[in-house]
Amino acid sequence: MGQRLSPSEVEFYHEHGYLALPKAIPDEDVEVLRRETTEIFRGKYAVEGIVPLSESATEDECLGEYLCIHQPHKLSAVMEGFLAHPGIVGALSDLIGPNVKCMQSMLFVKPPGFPGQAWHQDERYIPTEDRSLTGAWVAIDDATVENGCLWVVPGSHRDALHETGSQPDNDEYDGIGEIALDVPTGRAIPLEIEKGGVLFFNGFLLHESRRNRSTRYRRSLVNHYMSGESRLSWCGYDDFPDVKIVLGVDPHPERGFADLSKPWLRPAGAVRHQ
Ligand SMILES: O=C(O)CCC(=O)C(=O)O
Repeated sequence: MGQRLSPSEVEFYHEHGYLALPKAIPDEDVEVLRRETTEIFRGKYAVEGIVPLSESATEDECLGEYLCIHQPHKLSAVMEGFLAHPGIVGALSDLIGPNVKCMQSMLFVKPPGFPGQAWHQDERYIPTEDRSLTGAWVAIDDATVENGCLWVVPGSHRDALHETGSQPDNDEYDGIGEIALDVPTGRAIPLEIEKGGVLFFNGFLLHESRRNRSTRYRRSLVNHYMSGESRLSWCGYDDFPDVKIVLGVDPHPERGFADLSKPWLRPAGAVRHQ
């Protein structure tokens, strides 16, 4: 089942809404993730918007134009395998319960100069019936303030959903979509983490990321999970049927499965090279 959490780690998560597990993913597995990321953006799989490049193209040539691809596990057996990585699912069993399903993966490249994501709560966009939504953010590179790590407001997972508005004119974000309002930004902290570390965060936790102002990538794989028992009203479905059980069993096989999600590129917004 993988690495389990101590009672004090579980307590920390419930108190603050997040938990950092350094070195949860062994170096060799991070290397596999890094190489497959390059292959995805080299065009190994057909994805609208990815321009295929030859095998001789460098990592920079493959990655430099892309912010993020959603649902890479639908393309790549490597990414699908990472949904149930032992460094992730052991912790999920302690945070969510014995039956866990995944509905979304996102693979960020975030090259130098690329913008971050404005303050939000994931449950606003991926609403679970039992409030069990949990993100697992896997650092493929060291994530720092300089290259645009995640920021959170500790304890904000106890808030209700915040109202949202259009993004302000702000140099940090992609300018696309909404921002959560009334965020107590004075309480925000950066979650710097070395490659191979995993950040778990509650679906109600306020979080953002800022522009990558370094000369390095900020690659990360972010998977979103919830309890197998709960319904998910998402994408127009009363109970979204394109989920993968990553731990335990499917308590509701009668609800069925449908292959619906297609990988798509997240628009980069305004890129500003220094
Ligand atoms: O990694 C990022 O920059 C943003 C990730 C995020 O907002 C999320 O996983 O919900």
